[in-house]
Amino acid sequence: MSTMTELSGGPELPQERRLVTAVPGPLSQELTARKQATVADGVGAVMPVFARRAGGGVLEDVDGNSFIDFGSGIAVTTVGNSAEAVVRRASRQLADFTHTCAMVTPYEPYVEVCEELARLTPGDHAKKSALFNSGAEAVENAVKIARLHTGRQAVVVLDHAYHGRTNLTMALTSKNMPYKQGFGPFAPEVYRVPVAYPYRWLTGPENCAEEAAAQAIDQITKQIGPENVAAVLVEPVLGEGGFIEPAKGFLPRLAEFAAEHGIVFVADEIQSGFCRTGQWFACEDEGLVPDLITTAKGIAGGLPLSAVTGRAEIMDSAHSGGLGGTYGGNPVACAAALGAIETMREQDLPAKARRIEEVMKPRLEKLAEQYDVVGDVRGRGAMLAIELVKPGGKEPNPEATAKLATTCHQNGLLLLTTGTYGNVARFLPPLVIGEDLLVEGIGVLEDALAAL
Ligand code: PLZ
Repeated sequence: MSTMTELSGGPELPQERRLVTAVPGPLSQELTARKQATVADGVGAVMPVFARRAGGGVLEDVDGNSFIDFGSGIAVTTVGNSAEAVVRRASRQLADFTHTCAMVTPYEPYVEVCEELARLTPGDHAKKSALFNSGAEAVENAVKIARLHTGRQAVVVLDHAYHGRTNLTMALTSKNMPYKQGFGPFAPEVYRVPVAYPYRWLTGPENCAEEAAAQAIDQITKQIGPENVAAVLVEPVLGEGGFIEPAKGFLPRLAEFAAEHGIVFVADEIQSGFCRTGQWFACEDEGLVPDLITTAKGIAGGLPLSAVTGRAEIMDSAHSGGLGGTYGGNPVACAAALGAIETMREQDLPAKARRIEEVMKPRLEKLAEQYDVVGDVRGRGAMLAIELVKPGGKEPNPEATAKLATTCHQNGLLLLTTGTYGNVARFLPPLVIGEDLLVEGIGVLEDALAAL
């Protein structure tokens, strides 16, 4: 214990699964009681253990338990917690200055992040960016910019979409409970169209892309009028909706329709971006070049930063002073982002994500063969999932999914669930996770599934 307490987090943390108490342990339980007394009930906890340190592929709790991390704080610590370059750059920035407000006195790290975004995002057209704090804020701003650029109001979103918890992004989000229930009224001029969800497409997966695109386009044409649409907003792989990979061809068809009608095509890569799916951005899989792209989460190794990046002429539609916020592009968060991007490049994290898929997906597919409860296996890179159903059909099985997650937690694996029906177990390990630990984590999952 003594060497353990001397260590801080980051990649030097012992890379092992270790259970020394029940989960949650006594210290976590004590903290949970304090949390219940002063933290609003609306702020839930997936796994009620309190974090003490984290790094590489593990998260250690206050009781000394060490969990294999298959969540990355919801797809954020792609480079691992307290990654060396993130700590080095952010610490230096912390000592130099913490805040000036980019709208008052600009600073170089902000510009450097925008330069990196221009280089890294799809397309070789002239690009500009604006920086914000959260994913929801980036999405809000993408909509503001698209509306200014087009002079139109309507925004088209997909079934099963998730875009945030602010008023506009709640409206853009598909699922009611827990995100929207009782929080209305919601922002107007938001229209939802079908998404090509192969596993649940009624006529089967074969014509799913074509049929879904035709329905979406028909609805836009008949119900809104394309001349009224400012933006079509999509997640290239839908995150909170259940790690749905739209059938190939669906997104390119929508993008083409948008281009034909002067509609801004926006890709929300907040969860799927920054190496997660095995490419820098999930859009690249089908050669999509969005007009605007929103990023957050993985961009800054755990510090709050988000961005809207896109065609310079669209980004420049906003008048000077029209975009901003007190903290947007905070210098420490920008320095952290530069450290995260440095790590992604130097350690070739897109390749690491592809390797995670190579190791993990065959094991998941085997589980689908073995157990009726596993209805579908999907995802790319280190954004993988299984969808759980009632044996013999496709009825969603959220009870089994919740039980699976709890069993994993009790056995030292931090596992997250997702999905409109709450029946998807998702796997989002940090891309720097060691292969031994990854394989051990899959073992815990296999045992938990066997125990169901
Ligand atoms: N767009 C695609 O995945 C955040 C939400 C967790 P913020 N997803 C995790 C929760 O329950 O609140 C997300 C996303 C996509 C936007 C967002 C919103 O990003 O940084 O949480 O605002």
